[in-house]
Amino acid sequence: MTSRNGPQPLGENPERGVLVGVHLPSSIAEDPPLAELAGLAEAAGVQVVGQLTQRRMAPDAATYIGSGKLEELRKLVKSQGGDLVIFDNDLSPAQARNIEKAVQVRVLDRTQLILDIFARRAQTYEARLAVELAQLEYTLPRLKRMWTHLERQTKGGVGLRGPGEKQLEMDRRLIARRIHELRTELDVVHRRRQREVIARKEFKTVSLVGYTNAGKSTLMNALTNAGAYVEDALFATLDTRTRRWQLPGWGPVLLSDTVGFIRDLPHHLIASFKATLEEARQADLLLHIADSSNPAVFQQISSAYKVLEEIGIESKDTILVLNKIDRISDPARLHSVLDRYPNALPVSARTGEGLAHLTMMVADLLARQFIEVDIETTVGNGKLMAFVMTHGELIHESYHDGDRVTFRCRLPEQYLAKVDRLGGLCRTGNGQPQSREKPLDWPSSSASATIE
Ligand SMILES: Nc1nc2c(ncn2[C@@H]2O[C@H](COP(=O)(O)OP(=O)(O)OP(=O)(O)O)[C@@H](O)[C@H]2O)c(=O)[nH]1
Ligand SMILES: [Mg+2]
Repeated sequence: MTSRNGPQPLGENPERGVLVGVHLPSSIAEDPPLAELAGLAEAAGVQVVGQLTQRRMAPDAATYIGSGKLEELRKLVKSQGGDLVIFDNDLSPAQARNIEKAVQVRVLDRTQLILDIFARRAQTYEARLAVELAQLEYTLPRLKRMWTHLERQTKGGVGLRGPGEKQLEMDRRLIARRIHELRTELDVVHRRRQREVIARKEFKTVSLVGYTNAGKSTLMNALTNAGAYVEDALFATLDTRTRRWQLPGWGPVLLSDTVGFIRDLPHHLIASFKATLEEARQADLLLHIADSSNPAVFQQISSAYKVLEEIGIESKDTILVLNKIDRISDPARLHSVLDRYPNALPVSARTGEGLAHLTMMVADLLARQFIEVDIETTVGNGKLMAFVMTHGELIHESYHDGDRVTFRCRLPEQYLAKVDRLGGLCRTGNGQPQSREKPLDWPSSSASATIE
């Protein structure tokens, strides 16, 4: 396990960044202001040399901040020797261009910063593909802006159909082609991933999800000795890892750790990381990990729920896990979170407090979901068969008495009535969940390809 506390050391000559945040009526208050953007800047290797905030009812159409603030920013950049300005808000291409003109250094917005961090940290083939796709999709509509700049700097006024325009068109086509290639390749990766995940369906799967830096990888290590990469930095993990987790009194289940979420996670990124998030999508149970010691914990929890909603898995069975309770010195703080989320479970992945309780809760919830049943029906009852395959897991089938078949399967209890309606006769035995009676074997080699 790699563990490092405290901020990541910056390189030899880090770029010097000035942060800007505009607080709109819809914005969430942050205390201290711009703390998360500073963390993101640090993760991108930028040294923060100044900060500026402004309250506005609405962004200025041309420059996002007002003209007085823009002048203040220009002076701050100059006095601090800033190399770039980073906005906490997303800028339109025109706004970025106008601000750049005024401050005379590069201007990045929050999305670009996040894309940059992902690009730095992507290590596997899949993560690299996903990041490149997200970057190109972000760049394509902004190409004009880059060319307009270049023309002005190098050539002065170029005619309407001059070389810049032709080059721009060529670049656009090249980028569009590359986007197409990447999408196709990612689609292949996604389908392969889906097959792998489905092949492991005989195991219950539990996925760790939640805000970046909440402690997902640390918890994975604490529960499974996984040796996952842990760092006190935003977006330490970009890839999915799946490990065997021996649940006491239950048997083995699969536990996955994956990329962390952040508020306003760029849409391109969510779409590109679809394959990586497949494990969470297919999971039987989600463990939503939150850093209860973070002053922004409420905002982080709701941001994570929002991302889950965006990827369409918000209605899965979920345990909200309040991690890092060892860092909370004032019990009232934890109580205020528990008041809002009474079913949440306080734990510390670092000290192990609460983990036995968590394990019990997971086993309990999994047990409640499925029961093993024998369903007897006629051989030609394709509708019922399809229903079982969609909602449950077929264990085996046996044919008897001419046109009768019995299939043994695991099915959520609430579907038994539907089985009856589809012409199936259910026998539930002792009603105990099958996995409790007989722990399953470890997956076959084809299914264990991505399990470490
Ligand atoms: N005090 C304390 N620190 C913790 C605990 N759990 C995790 N941490 C620390 O929090 C930081 C982030 O932990 P990670 O496990 O990398 O967090 P993550 O959710 O996997 O983060 P990403 O991969 O970036 O999304 C590390 O410095 C951990 O050592 C805990 O229970 N208590
Ligand atoms: Mg992690």
